Amino acid sequence: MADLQKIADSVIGGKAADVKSLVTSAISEGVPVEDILKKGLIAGMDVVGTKFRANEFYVPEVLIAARAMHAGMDILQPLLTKAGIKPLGKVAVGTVKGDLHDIGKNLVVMMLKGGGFEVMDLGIDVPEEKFVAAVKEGAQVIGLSALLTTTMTGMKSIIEALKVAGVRNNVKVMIGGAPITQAYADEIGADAYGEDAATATIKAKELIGVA
Ligand code: B1M
Repeated sequence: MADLQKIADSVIGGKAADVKSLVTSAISEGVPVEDILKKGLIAGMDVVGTKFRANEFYVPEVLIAARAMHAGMDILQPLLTKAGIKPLGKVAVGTVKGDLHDIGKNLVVMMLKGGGFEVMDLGIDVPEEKFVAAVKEGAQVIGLSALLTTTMTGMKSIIEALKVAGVRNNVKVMIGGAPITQAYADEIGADAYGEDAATATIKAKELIGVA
């Protein structure tokens, strides 16, 4: 029988080729795709997140692990869709208007995907209207990233734009980035502050009640 722990270990070790072959063998052995996803790929990324928060892993290790997780997801995705297995929820993430920093935002996107979310990556320099549109397209959480003290103020404008569009009550807003603090999140009326990419995944689960 396929060893799901080996899949998780290969994700943690960033071994994309091993993840690919282990996932392929698990499928051919008839292991349910949901088990491969949850007990293999997601379990591995959970450990990566824990190590990242404990400063045992740094950005390069997380990126390599996420790449390995994606190698497995590429094989699993069509089967998950066919089996009708739904993601935990839908999150739209972007770096706010005027801000071109995307390394942290990309990490957040990868960890959310690794945590089982469907993620709309809105990119960088994202205007308010795009966040509003994402909510209308079903995003339950929007994630705002900012790295500049000059652009972080745009987060408040996005929350205002959600109110003006009449969708603020349909969505949770999570913010993060180097200059962001819990105090700032409270000040602008965001629902959560993600200190790092791993915490962002935990908070997103809490926000939509799947923690
Ligand atoms: Co820029 N830059 N930069 N830069 N840059 C900083 C942010 C800066 C602190 C450097 C400095 O002066 N010491 C400074 C900001 C100062 C300030 O505002 N107080 C700065 C500046 C001034 C600028 C320019 C204005 C420089 C210039 O042109 N004069 C310019 C602005 C361009 C623009 O955005 N309009 C600029 C440009 C650039 C580059 C393009 C060269 C490049 C970005 C490349 C890219 O992203 N593709 C760059 C870089 C790389 C940096 C530093 C060196 C590194 C940022 C980074 O990627 N960190 C940065 C200095 C520093 O931080 N040491 C700096 C790694 C990343 C993993 O961390 O993004 O914090 P971070 O993400 C973390 C958490 O914050 C959190 O999770 C991530 C992982 O744990 N997180 C979230 C992030 N988003 C989240 C969202 C969440 C939850 C958690 O929920 C949704």
